[in-house]
Amino acid sequence: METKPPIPRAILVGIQVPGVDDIAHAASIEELGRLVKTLGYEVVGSISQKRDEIGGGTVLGKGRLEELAAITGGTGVVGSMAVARKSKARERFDNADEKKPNARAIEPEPDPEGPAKPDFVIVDHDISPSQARNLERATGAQVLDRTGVIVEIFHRHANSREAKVQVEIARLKYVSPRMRESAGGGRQQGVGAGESDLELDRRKVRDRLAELKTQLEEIQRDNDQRRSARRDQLRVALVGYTNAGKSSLMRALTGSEVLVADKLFATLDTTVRALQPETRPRVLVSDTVGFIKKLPHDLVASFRSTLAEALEASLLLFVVDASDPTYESQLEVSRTVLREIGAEAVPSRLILNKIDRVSETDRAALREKHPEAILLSARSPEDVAALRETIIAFFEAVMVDDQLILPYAKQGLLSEVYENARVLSEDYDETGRIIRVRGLPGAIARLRRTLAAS
Ligand SMILES: Nc1nc2c(ncn2[C@@H]2O[C@H](COP(=O)(O)OP(=O)(O)OP(=O)(O)O)[C@@H](O)[C@H]2O)c(=O)[nH]1
Ligand SMILES: [Mg+2]
Repeated sequence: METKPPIPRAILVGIQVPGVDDIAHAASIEELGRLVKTLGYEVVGSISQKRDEIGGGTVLGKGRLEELAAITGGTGVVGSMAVARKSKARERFDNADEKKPNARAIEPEPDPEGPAKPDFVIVDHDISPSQARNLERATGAQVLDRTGVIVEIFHRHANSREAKVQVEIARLKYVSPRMRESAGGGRQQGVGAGESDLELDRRKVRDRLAELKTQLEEIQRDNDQRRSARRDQLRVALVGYTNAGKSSLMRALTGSEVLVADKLFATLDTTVRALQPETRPRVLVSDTVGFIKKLPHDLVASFRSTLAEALEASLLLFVVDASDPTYESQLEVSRTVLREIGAEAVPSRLILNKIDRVSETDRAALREKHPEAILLSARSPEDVAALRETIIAFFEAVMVDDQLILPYAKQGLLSEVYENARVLSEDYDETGRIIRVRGLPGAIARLRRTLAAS
């Protein structure tokens, strides 16, 4: 009999450390909940505790841990051998072979004695492999931390070859220190001449990582070439927090069919399309991967190249979901990431999106607080048209008028001139075609070099 696999249930765990206020803490848990839902799990509740730090063998204090264990059906004690079963979550992560269908999908075990218990405990912080193990022993549930959830979402959403390789690297780095558990828990018995399963696994991971890094370098060389071919073009990049509406704006501005979804990290690959209706020279718009609080470091590193698009743009449209009560912290996180990748010097415009969901009073407050910002809704065609005009005005202001001479022997290059600049007029004399153009200084300089080359 075919039955739909049951939806895994998850309980969230947050530690409120000093310096994090109640609102920020609640927002963080709420966001974790959305991440977990993006994975397709049901969030059944959350447990929070105020502690001085996240350290400690079990993350939670004794009392809270017992409370959690009562909900998950565990013993509440780390030393307990009651949970001999291997974490299925771990198994899935350990199962790094992408092509193998996941035979042991996450299924909650049937519980004849009452309401279904959560299968997952998801901690809103990064925890160490041993903390995860201890929590699993005490709760009898599978334990994941914030990074684990994000890595898994990236893994599912990766589409291009580059994104897939980047995510596999991040995933292996996340999994390998946690491999002790996968090898049966505890220390390994020696296998054969002393090399344990674990050491073998680690070696395989190292080899695989090296292989992936070589692949990534190749892919990135290709991409760099493609990018440098786009250099000196009029480029705008949409950047910002995940779910802010970047892809929606991309669609609206370029008429392209990029994925828009009420999910976190719907977009992992950079897409580049021309602004519609097309301008001369045309403006290229790129959609980029979203940012998030506590973005795992390996993922920041891996997505640096994806974000290189943003670095090469002349203008960043910095998109924020203004209807989100925590938009200020999203703004801050995005600014930090942009600083980290060295994009803070690129001119930018702050876009306060989803304004259709903001009351008149709040809009006034937003305008006062961010007088330079553009308030809009990606769903309003008028707003999008106005944004298009803003983009065009930005480029008009940086473009210059100049003159190029196209020798009669090189008329074949005319289309290149038309592609990279706006042709204002054409005249002819004995040397060739004299073209008055308007374009970016860099683009005109490059055209001049092309025309001069033999
Ligand atoms: N009400 C309203 N919803 C919007 C607006 N813009 C986007 N959305 C919704 O917000 C959700 C996220 O939009 P996306 O465009 O996918 O967001 P994104 O920034 O590309 O997200 P990631 O790719 O996950 O980083 C979708 O459900 C959109 O329909 C808007 O102006 N108003
Ligand atoms: Mg997107």
